Amino acid sequence: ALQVWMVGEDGEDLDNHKELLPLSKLQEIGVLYWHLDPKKSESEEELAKIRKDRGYNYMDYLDICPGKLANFEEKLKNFFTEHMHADEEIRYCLEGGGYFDVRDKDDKWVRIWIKEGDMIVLPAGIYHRFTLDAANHVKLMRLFLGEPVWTAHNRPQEDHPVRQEYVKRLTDDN
Ligand code: KMT
Ligand code: NI
Repeated sequence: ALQVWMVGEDGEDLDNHKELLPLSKLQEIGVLYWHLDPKKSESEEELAKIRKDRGYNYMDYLDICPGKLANFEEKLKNFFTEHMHADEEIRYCLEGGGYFDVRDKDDKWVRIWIKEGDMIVLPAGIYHRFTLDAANHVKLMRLFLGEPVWTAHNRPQEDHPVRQEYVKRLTDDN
């Protein structure tokens, strides 16, 4: 299963250890996740079902690793800058691993450790950031509903209608 714990502003473990949180922590803030068989990749039936159910017609791959990605350092810096999107961010980890940090209801960072076979959906409007784990490599499948838009809106975005809708949903669910 996914490992989830709190980290500090710089991504450091708090109190020098990680206390794992229940996955209901993710449900609370609208993050979805599945564990699939990465060896089957696209042919996987469960993946096909998720794509069909949620309308994820677009798909491509992203290899994040020092030698393979152009402007590696700059891209990593951007990934780790707190931002949101006007659409869901959908990622399926095929190799390696990484950390997605998402803000919880108290605006604290919750770290989600993604490894081979983990698929997550970050809701539109959630503040988040990404960094590699110690393996320093991740191969991700990126999915999208419709024509992909990867635009990152850096925090603050409190006037963005998608952000407002997300915040409203959080408070309504309470
Ligand atoms: C993004 O918007 O691409 C991110 O948040 C980074 C994670 S996927 C490399
Ligand atoms: Ni993002």
